[in-house]
This record gives sequence, C-alpha cells and structure tokens, in this order.
Amino acid sequence: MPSFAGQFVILRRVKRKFLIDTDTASDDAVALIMALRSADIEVVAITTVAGNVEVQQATRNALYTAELCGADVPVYSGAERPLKRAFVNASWFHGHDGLGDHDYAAPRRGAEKQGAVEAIIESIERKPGLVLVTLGPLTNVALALEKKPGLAAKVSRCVVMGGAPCCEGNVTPAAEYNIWCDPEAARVVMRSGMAVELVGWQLCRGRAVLNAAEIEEVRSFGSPVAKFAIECNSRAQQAFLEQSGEHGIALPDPVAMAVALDVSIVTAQSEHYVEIETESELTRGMTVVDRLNVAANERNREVWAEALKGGHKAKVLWAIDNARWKEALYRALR
Ligand SMILES: [Ca+2]
Repeated sequence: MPSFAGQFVILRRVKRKFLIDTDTASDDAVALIMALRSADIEVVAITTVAGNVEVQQATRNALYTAELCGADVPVYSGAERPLKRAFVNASWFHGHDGLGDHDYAAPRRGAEKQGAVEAIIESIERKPGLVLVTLGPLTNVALALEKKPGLAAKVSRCVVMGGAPCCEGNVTPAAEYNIWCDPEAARVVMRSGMAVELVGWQLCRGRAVLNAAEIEEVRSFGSPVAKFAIECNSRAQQAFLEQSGEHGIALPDPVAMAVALDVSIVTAQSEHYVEIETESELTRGMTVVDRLNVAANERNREVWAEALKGGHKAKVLWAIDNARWKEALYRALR
C-alpha cells in the first residue's frame, strides 16, 4: 500500500523578514501599510529617525499606522538628529505632524524601551538575511554600522529611498532630502559594503505620481487605510505642486517599498560605485554615481580611493513598471 502521509504535510510559506527604518511622515505611512498588509512579509521591527519630522513625532506616526493595520510590530525610537549636522525637518512638505495635520488620535501603544540602533543590531544578528528598507535619513543605520561593521554582510538587501542620481534633487538641485539631511550617515552606509538598492527620487515623479483619477480610485476602495493614505498626504500633494509643478500625490517611500516587496517591477538598473558629497554646501548630499566607471581608470583612482577600497557597487535603479507599482499600492489599500 502506498503511504499517503506525505501528501498531508502542510507547506507553510516562510515569510520574508523586513526591518523598516523610517522618519514616518505621510508617504512613509503608506509604505508601512504596504509592508504590514503583505501576507508574505513579517515586519520584525520598525525603527524611527529624525527627518521629515522630529523623531518623537515619527514614532507616534509609525505606531498610529501600525494600529490602523492591526499590527503589533515593535516600534523603536532612534536618532534625534543627524550625525554631524543641525537637524532640519520637512514639515513644510508633510504638515506639522507629518500626516497633513488632521488631528489623528494618539496611538494606544508606546515605543519599546530599547533604542533603534540596538534594535537594528539585534534584529540583523538574530535574523541574518533580512531585508532592510530605509525610508528616511540613514542616521540609525550608520550608527549601527559604526558599532558593528559586520552587519553589512548580514543584510540580504538594503533598499534605500534616497538620492537623485544624475538628476534633480528636491532640497537643492543636487540633492534629495534623505541623503541631504544626513550626508555623513549616507556615506557610511554606501561605503559599508551593504547590498544597497538605490531608489532615487527621479523614480517617484512623472508617471509614478498618483494622478487625480487614481486618487479617486483609491478613495473608492472605501477602506480605512485607503482613506488615510489619501487624507494624510493632503499637505504633501500641495507641497509637491509648489516644489515641482507636478499635480498629484508623489509617494517616494511606497515606490521604494514596492521595489522591496517585488524586485521584478524594476525595469532598468545597473551597478556602480556611489559616493556622497559631504564637503560642499552647494552639492551637499549629492549621490554621485560613477555611471561610466571612471573609477576603474588609473587617472581617477585618487578621487575614488575610498569607494574603491570597499570595492562594493550599489544597484542604482533607473526605471520601474509604473502600472505594477500602482497595482502593489492598490492591493495594500483595498
Ligand atoms: Ca520618509
């Protein structure tokens, strides 16, 4: 008689593990919803950092968003300011509370006692191979790497929303906010050897922006998360128009999260040495991408010595499938 026992083994899919570091404002909140509502993702920790808003506000916003999703993921509060710079928030863009100033209720839970940097170190050491997704300035991650450089090799992917490779920035012509805010931290991460995938601001404009019809479509889902996702971006929608002349809701962090969830939405990418400008005031925080591999040329080695020392290139993303990114968003908000 053949045994059927083997046919009744329940195949449990192992969930992929994410750690999300965020300066939780309006687009971060939508990105958190995407991860927290993904059936095949376990968010092991959310760590917060000063950026779009003060870190205490970012922590409240992360907790509020987790509660909206019915998630009990631990939230750890982190760095209150960049490594070496004065802190400059982006509340002009996201509202004073980072969520468009709609007086959302205070979260019922508080942050964990442990700090974000320790939580990053412990989470990666306990769960090597996890995916790190960074949605804010890289201060916490840099502090963790300075304490434990070996962490870099234990992360399978580090998906970074940040930078404006070879294009226009949103704080200065040269720089995007997350990198501009703490360029020294970004430099530590880029030189660490971590498997960085750089989701620059240029991917989050143009056809990646939710237009008026798409905003209405999301509203029509009628779910609390859909309502919140549109409402909390009300100020950001206005600010994006003032900043770039583009209509609609730009969602940089959710675009990065869509890449983290499903890398097959990326349609063009290449690997390069990436350096971060930290000396100049004019180009502070510029993500300088060696697209033509000039670092390989003997004549240029001196300038690129530090990048070459690590010998590690980052994946720089140049294009995504916008229809599929929006499908991923809609799936999370329905
Ligand atoms: Ca952010």
